[in-house]
Amino acid sequence: MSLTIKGINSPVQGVDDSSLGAVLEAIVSAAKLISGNVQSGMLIERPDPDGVRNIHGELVHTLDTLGTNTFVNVFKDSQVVAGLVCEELDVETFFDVKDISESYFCVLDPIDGTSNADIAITIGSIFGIFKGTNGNSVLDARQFLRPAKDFVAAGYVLYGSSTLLILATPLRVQEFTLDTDKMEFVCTRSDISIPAECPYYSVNQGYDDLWDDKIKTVVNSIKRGRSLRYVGSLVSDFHRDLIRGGVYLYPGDTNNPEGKIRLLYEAAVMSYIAHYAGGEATNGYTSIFNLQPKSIHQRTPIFIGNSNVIEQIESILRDTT
Ligand code: P6P
Repeated sequence: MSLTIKGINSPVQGVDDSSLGAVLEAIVSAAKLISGNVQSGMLIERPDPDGVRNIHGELVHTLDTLGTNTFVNVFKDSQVVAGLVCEELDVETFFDVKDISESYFCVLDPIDGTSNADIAITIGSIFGIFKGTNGNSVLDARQFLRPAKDFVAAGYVLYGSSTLLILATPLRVQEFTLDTDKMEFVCTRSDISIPAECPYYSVNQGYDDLWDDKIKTVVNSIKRGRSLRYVGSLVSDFHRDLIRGGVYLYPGDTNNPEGKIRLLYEAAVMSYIAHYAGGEATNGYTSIFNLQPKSIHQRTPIFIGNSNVIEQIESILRDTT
């Protein structure tokens, strides 16, 4: 079970559907274009404090717009992506396809961590891919309101000291690194599992006075014997956890009871990757992998990474004593 994907130098394991291959080729194409834009940094990034804000009230950076437009164009041209939910687009977007029954519906954070874009800190693109219309002939949000376990593939692109594509399917989680001389991705980790060790934890300690007592207990418990790493972009912190072991926490707090991380195109994608890499993701009480979304931009608390630590966290949060 493997397929040659244009832009990747060897057949990709775990993919055998040529129409899914067309979606992945679109993502690879977008990743290469965005990687070039990211490397330009402040040469193109013009943060404007009084600029446009998205539905979440977050400032829309140049790279957010470039990233969104790049993915919209490659998905539209693919003729197999019928719909897109994107962090930077208020509502669902639909495209003409050859055969709606053989089409795909994607969820996307085009640039995660944009506030790092003009200070040369690693950012990324996060994507999840559903197949088919979910039994609904009317194109609306229902094609997207599906749990992570329904993805046929999901992953992220990391724009850092190197450009990486992480691709998860039920068969395995793979890493591809962009060879910038040949402008093609090369498989650099063929079957990723989160290590048993958990040397790191990631959380914004600046919010600790907004956390309830149980969250404070969780953080004080899991920090023991671990190093704090917090980059300010989920894709960066999660990638370190995927490769080195670790946990990333973004709990709810008194200002944002549901936290900040969006379920559909951030937490669900990472939970899918974690699941197939032997890790876990929870909202504190239930697996995010099985969580049914209610709206396309809904947020969720997230605790993700090494399974044994996630189980420890859930145990603390469930303790009623
Ligand atoms: P805070 C980026 O905006 C993001 O969604 C994640 O990538 C990142 O981990 C988090 O928000 C940072 O949020 O509130 O700690 O600045």
